[in-house]
Amino acid sequence: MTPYGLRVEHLDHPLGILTAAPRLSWRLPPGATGQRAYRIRTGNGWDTGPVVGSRSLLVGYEGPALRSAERVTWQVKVWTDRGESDWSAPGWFETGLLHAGDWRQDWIEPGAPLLRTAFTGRPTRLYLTAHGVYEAFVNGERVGDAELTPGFTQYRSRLQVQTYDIAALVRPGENVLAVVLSGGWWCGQTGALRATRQWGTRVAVLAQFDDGAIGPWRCARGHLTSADLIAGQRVDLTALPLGWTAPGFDDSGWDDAPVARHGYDTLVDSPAPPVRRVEEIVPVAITRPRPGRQVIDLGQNINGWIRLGRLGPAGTRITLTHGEHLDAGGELTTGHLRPAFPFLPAPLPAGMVDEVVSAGRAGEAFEPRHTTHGFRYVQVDGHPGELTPGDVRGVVVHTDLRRTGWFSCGDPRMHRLHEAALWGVRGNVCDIPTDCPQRERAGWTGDWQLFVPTAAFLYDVAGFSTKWLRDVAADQWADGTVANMSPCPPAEGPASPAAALHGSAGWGDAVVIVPWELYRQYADERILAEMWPAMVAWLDRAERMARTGRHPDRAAARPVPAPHEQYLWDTGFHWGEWLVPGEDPPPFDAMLTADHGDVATAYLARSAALMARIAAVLGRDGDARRYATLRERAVDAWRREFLDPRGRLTPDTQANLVRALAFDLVPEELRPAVADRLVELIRLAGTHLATGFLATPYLLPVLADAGHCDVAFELLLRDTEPSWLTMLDRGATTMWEHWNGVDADGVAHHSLNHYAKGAVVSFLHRYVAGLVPVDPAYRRFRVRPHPGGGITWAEAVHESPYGRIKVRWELDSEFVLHVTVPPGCTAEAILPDGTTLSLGPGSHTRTARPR
Ligand code: RAM
Repeated sequence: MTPYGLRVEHLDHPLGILTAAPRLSWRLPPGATGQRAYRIRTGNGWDTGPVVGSRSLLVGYEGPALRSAERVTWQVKVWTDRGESDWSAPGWFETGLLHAGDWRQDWIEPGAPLLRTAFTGRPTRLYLTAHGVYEAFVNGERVGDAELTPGFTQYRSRLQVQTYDIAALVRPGENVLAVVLSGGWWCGQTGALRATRQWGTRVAVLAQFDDGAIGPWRCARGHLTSADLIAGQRVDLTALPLGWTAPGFDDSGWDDAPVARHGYDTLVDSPAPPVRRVEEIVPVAITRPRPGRQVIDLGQNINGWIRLGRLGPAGTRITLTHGEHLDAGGELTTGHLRPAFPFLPAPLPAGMVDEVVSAGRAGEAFEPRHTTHGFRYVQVDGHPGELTPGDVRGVVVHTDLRRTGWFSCGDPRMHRLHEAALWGVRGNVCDIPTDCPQRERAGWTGDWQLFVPTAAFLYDVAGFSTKWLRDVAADQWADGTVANMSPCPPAEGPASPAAALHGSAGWGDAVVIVPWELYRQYADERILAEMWPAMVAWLDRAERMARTGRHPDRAAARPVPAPHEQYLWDTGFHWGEWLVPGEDPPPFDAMLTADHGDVATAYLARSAALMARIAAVLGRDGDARRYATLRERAVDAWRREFLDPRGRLTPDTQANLVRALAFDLVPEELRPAVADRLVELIRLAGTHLATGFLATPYLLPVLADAGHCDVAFELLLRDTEPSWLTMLDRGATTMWEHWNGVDADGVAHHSLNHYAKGAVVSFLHRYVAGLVPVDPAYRRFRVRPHPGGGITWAEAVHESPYGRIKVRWELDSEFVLHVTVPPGCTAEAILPDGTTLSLGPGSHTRTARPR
């Protein structure tokens, strides 16, 4: 009976961390009710002695100052209602190279993608990073299992280093380190505009062992003809230098790889798990729409690539075009994925084309690892044989997040919806939260802001989001503007033609909302403190814009500004509700000048409210008061401008009504009227939603909270456009960007893998199953099932930081509820008949009369 599940920061494998005071977490022994005290001891001589308190998450290390490459083991014991535990099994963490001065090797900047060098000694650690994307081998064996390393960050100030344990790969005698290097995000196409050379014009690699010397590097062009994350990868296997990654290869014909001075000041660790090849999929069909062409159907829209095992005789040139949709003739269509901009003469190419030239060798396979694609279908041209599913695997590639949430229920359609939302996440966590995996693949702030509460139920996204928030902070402009996406390529930055499009309400608010969600889900206070200056700068900017500017239309209609306009944020560029069903985005000029004062002021109030709570957590009492006041003033401005005394809103739209309820913008007494009007508008639309990007995640929750759960279920189960089930009925395996992503005629529009609309599954977790976090990390949670929609049972399981929570209910002649509460936690369960129960750690079953 000892504490278990020891973790360091938010990592399962804390190798190479650069944090000076890593935080330690553990779980209480099974069966224990709560912790009264703990004691930590480390292998380097730190011993806390008994520390009274219940804290078992993210306890900061306060032992001797850490040295570079130091491995620290640690153990913990706890005192609970069961008395004093034994010491836990040891956990560990290991630091990387903490100081720029620890780096003794030079950067190598080759003119070709293949690099090799001999090394001596018996190193056990390899520290590695690159400008570009690297893949490394020691003595012919791949180093580690991370993909697309060193990952995507705001390289201007942050470049991740990976630390590898290579002890098992090194042998006596000659050893070889080999690297395949491609442009990646550093030199290749990136962002909405697909600009190239955003951080540099040349690839480079930096490698250092913990022990031993690295010889001169040699480089060659080899078989990697070209590689680009968006365009695709081309490989000519007839030019593969056989055995080049292993010792004994003769590289005398290769070129010397020059040294470069890039310095070490931007090198950082990653707080997130790496991208990996997480799963392989066997195709469900291979069709032949015309001679010489085959179309592979994975049956699932994924992020990643395929591995092709049969490449035909030497010299065969095979082209693989990836896409998400087939036309009526069974041919791949990618036109809907071509980015179009008013300032470009023509849409950009869809990309995602790989090519391989076979060398005709036995066992030869093609698997690109220097590109990714968002796809379900692959069009294969030029293959002389008839491919079978055995020749192909879909390789699912994404950040290897730890799964923490599951949902199931009696309605198979909800199961499919949940799967599609889950695959939407899996398709869009490729080191950064991408909006979509096929088109711009950018870390859009609005998308993650809306989805992070849902994501955090399904996966541990703490480290992943922390990594991204550091880029959001790095990308923030001096005036507080938060960039549309992070990492933001310079071609879309403050000095670019796209500059006018940054700083939108609902997008930039990610800088406040995401850290707050990480605090709520993981009890991580440090991320609040770390992001505090960025949040303050964002709110200062909004406040300043509200105070100093007026929208021209308002100024024309009301020449003398009303006092409340000081807090009405109606200037600057905003995306607004965005992608309302049936509405096309306005022309570019209109978009730039539109008045989105309703949305922006609502978000100003919302973020100010969160800031007040964040300030309180951080012990900044003065700031807490200041932001509470700001919130009140913004709410007041919003009411004076957009709410009439009867509770009518301007604009009288579903989205505005949803926001009013979700962000607590209307006085308590008007809430029922606002909710009734929302229902009325839904009915007027034939019981359909009319929300776009920002309001959709809140739609079903506000209906349920206002006593209209039946309407929420009707929308959830609606199967005519616009609705979630329409997507599934039209074949979606991931959520679409637009409600009509595939229209009634079967024509595709825009991205078919945009995770944001999948936030609806939070309704399944929090309302249908009824599991709601109350205190950080679910230390206190509520269980309040909402049976409805003909659903007869539901189950949600969440692996919270304190342990596994399980909620299950069944509805028959009786309502039966089962709840499992982890050690150290308490739950309040509210049964459908209104009975409220307080539940402590352990498993409980309660029965009630159905309502
Ligand atoms: C699109 C992106 C993203 C959205 C922005 C406003 O191009 O795909 O989802 O946040 O527009």
